[in-house]
Amino acid sequence: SEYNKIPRNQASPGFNGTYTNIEHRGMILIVDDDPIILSLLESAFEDEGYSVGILDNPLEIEDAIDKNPPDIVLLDVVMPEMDGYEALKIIKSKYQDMPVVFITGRSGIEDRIKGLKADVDDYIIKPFNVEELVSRIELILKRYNRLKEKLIYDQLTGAHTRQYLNERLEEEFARYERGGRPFSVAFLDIDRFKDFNDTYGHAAGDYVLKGFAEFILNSIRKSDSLYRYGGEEFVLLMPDTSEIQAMLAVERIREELSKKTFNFEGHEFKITFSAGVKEAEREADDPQGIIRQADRAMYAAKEAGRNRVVI
Ligand code: GH3
Ligand code: MG
Ligand code: MG
Ligand code: MG
Repeated sequence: SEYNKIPRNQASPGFNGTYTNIEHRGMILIVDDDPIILSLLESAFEDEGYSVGILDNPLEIEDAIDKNPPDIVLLDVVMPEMDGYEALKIIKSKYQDMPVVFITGRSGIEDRIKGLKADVDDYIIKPFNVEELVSRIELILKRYNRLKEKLIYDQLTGAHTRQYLNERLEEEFARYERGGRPFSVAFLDIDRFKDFNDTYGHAAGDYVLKGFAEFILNSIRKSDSLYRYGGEEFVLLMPDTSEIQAMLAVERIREELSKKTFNFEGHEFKITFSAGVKEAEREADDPQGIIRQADRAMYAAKEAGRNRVVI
């Protein structure tokens, strides 16, 4: 298959934070001082379509994860440079939600209980059956992905969550401060939506909210992303976009939306929104400040009569 043509990573110091097999089902970082375990697990997971990083020195874990965060870490317990519990602490101090599994020869009951009480997702004893181990890891990843999806996507509208916006904003802002291209945010608030609910009911309101998000998702660039900030409030994050470009894009969406009719249970509805647009300013801003300013501009749009975009 495709990924087998890519040369496999050697055990560190060769590991450089990049993984083989980019079209992957997930990234797995394996940390063990035993090169036989490393290559056994590496090929087992690569054969299943995962991309795999291997590391024989736990002192390099933090660096490796920072460079390219994996979806799960398989961690040996007994290693000469640093034991697995120490390594676990380092991972969790920075990546609280990253799944970690111990794989260890320490099979005594006390060790097993100690392991399960640590913040790990499984405690697997060597020697292990490779197929069973792969299945256990797949189960953990499946559960974790389900959870992640709930944290990242708003269940009603399919837009991203506010929590995820905070994460993405931090990243976008950090990238920008390092000298990256400017980005803009737009704060969108549906006009008179309380009246809409009061008149047509919450089911119609929910339907329109969903349709609104869908409409916007279909109108934006692939690199743009939409977040549900609150009830009928949405934020658009537009990387590599100046304030003027962002304003024009949102203005275009506003015009197109005004032509759209929503149909629900035999009724036809039209909705409008007001928006504020703001470009990030290096040094003058912080991630939350950009949102506050876009929100303020949105309020100015409301004051000026709604159904408009203000910068
Ligand atoms: P404005 O033009 O000033 O924004 O007026 P508005 O009525 O849209 O603003 P306000 O913030 O007073 O009300 C927002 C309303 O949005 C309140 C609530 O009825 C509605 N809303 C918020 N979340 C939901 C939701 O999940 N489903 C439905 N159906 N309605 C929601
Ligand atoms: Mg070991
Ligand atoms: Mg509102
Ligand atoms: Mg509103």
